[in-house]
Amino acid sequence: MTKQPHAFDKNAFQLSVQKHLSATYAHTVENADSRAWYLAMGRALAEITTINLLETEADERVVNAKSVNYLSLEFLIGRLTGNNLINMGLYESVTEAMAEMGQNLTDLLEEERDPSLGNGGLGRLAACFMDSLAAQEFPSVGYGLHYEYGLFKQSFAEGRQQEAPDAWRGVEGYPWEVARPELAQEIGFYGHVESYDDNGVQRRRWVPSMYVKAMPWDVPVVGYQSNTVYPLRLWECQAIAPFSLESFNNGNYFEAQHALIDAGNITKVLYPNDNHEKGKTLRLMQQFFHSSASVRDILRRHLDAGLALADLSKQETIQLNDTHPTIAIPELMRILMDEYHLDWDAAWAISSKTFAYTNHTLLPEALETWSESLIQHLLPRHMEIIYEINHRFLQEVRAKWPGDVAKQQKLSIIQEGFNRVVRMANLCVIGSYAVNGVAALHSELVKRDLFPEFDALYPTRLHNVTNGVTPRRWLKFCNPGLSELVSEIVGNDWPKHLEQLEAVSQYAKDAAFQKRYMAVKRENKQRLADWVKTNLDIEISADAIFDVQIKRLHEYKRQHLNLLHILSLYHRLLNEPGFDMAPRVVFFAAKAAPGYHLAKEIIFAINKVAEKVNNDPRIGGKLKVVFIPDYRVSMAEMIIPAADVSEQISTAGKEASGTGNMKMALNGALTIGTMDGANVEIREEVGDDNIYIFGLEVDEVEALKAQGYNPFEYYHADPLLKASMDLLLGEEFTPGQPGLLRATYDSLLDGGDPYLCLADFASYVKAHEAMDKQYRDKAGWAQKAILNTALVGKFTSDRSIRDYVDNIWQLKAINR
Ligand code: 26Q
Repeated sequence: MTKQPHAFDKNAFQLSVQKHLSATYAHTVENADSRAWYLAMGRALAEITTINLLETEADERVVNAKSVNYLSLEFLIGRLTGNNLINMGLYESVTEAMAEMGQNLTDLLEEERDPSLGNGGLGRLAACFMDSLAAQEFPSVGYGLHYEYGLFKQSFAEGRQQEAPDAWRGVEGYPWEVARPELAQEIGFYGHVESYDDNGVQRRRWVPSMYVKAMPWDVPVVGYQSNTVYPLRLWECQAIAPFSLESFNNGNYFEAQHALIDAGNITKVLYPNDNHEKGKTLRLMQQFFHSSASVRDILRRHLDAGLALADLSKQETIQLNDTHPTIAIPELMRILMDEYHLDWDAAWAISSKTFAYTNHTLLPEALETWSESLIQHLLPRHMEIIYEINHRFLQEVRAKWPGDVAKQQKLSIIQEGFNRVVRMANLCVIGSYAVNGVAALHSELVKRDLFPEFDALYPTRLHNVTNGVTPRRWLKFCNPGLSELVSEIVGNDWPKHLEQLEAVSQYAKDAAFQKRYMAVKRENKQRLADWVKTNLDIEISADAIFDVQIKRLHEYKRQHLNLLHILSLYHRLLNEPGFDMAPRVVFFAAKAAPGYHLAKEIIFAINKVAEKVNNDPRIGGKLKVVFIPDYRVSMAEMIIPAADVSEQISTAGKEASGTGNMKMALNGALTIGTMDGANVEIREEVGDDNIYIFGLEVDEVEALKAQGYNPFEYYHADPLLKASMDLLLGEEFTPGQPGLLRATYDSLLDGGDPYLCLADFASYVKAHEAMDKQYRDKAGWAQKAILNTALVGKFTSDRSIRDYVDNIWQLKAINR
């Protein structure tokens, strides 16, 4: 059942736009540029969503229902205007309203800067989940940070990545957000803990030496075709004046140092690391600032609703997006005990039924730890509470495995040694009522390899919730051509019921439908080709295979395996008489963490190879390589609908899920991928004939590593591999400067090739040959592409959210 979209008064809306144009942004209709029009339109629309936000917030049914609080240091929301227009059901009406004022909506939407408040998959997942919570009207609040600068902007200088700050709000501010100063919180840091006597009861209290203000900004999360709007609440750090005056006046120089830290620093910038932890004080301050403000806001809502603290877990659940907000667990314990005077058992009974934790990685280097001394210094009372949680937990461990010291050492929250550290994942598992991985395979590995003892201790705690993506942004909004085509067949409800796409499979062999489907794909490819010509001055043909790998740059994702394949094609085109291939454009888009040296070298190598290949007359334009700079959500929205081939080639066991794989399959790309993450489930859905699986599986990877992997063996045994790699050694791609691309080459040989690129190379090349052959059979290819769109309904984030609701959160939808 589709609900009435918002009652829309075009006249009133146009007047509101004009009012904002002049009164808010100081432009006249005559002199306003596109940016001013976009801002004014954004403000006019945000008026509507802000009213709906307040109405939802005040709705008794929502107030009295259980809510999920999604705590995440990242929400990679992307541009909001187009997406919100879709969800509000106003896309056509506003197109018309703006056209009457001489404005083209599509052009105005291009004025919006992406709010890039996340690194990659984990942050984007949080944004898709907020969309699906609102679409299905499950009461929810997203809690994040209001970074002044989002993920850095990327450009290339002579092929090398350059970073620049991303001032996403511009000088005028972001039209979609609204400050909620009445909900501000004060957050403490540093200081000491003292004991005191409270009418015969001994209590502890934390006396921080520095306070900052947490100012919330609400971004509206608009439910699809409903008036429900939930907040994405982003905390901004501001100074409180006078600032730690006491310690300053006391002449306590050391304490006053802290006061000298500009409070604004805490939320100044998003940490650009992805799947890698790097424990800096400021990052821990961000985490605590976020956790404390969010927990306090949750308690405020709970108590304002007139409910008892003891009932917190009946009313609120707190989902931790990876370990980044773990400190919320001891913070809730501290508030319950030190501020509300509950005893340990009462506080733990509440806390341990309130938190749930999602694990997004098995990579050892990504598992968060913090030095005990840092936590002790910054958050002394929290360190005490962590010790007490650990003490009680280790009693359980001893009861379960008497005398097994190794078990205690392995499971302890504290890792002993010269530099003692706190293991955040252990704290999360112990302090949560549910823990989940993000794809079936990943969740199995969480159980088998990461937390087997926890699974034995708490046999019902570990779950799987396979990730998903919102079909509103990732099909309806970004691919209007395909959306219209599928609507013709299945009607208009598929954005809310993605499983309905399955009916499209009946048309997979229908020649007329194949033609129309591939015509949409071609239009999307042409749009991307035009963008590439205009912005990068590279000529590409929309008839070529568009082979796409778009994701953060990381060795485990193996962009360098893709590069080896490109080198092998180049080598064969030049040296193998009779070698033929369908014309192909390989697209990359990827940011490297600024401190990740090898990742940056791989970007450099790809750019240098691209430069040569794209301009080599000998290969007759058969092969092009395009590295699209500054990958971000809005760029994904253009690339994904144009993809023929989706590269999902991580070493088996390393990619927890992937979500780009789902987006591209939904938009009709065929996956070439390993048996990793959600690829496994995509294969189950689309069938073996409609996906290209290659490479070692998890057990084979482990066996090979155990037996002692030697990349040189593969290098010397496979002439094509050797020839491809050797191209990196000379000056083929760096004229006059031989050896400039050595870093990538060396990592694969002397470096030991930790992610087994060489072991999977031959099988990868074979899979690509099969795809290439298939692409020349136009009808066969179209059939497979159509089946991909039709059969991936499972991967709507609406289903992921229902899994969380049914198996973990236990919420009820409030249909307003
Ligand atoms: C940690 C410490 C200090 C600074 C930064 C970080 C940090 C930040 C981001 C660590 C990890 C991340 C992001 C991880 C991530 O995006 N993981 C991806 O999550 C997706 C959603 O579940 C999965 O689909 C991907 O497989 C997984 O890699």
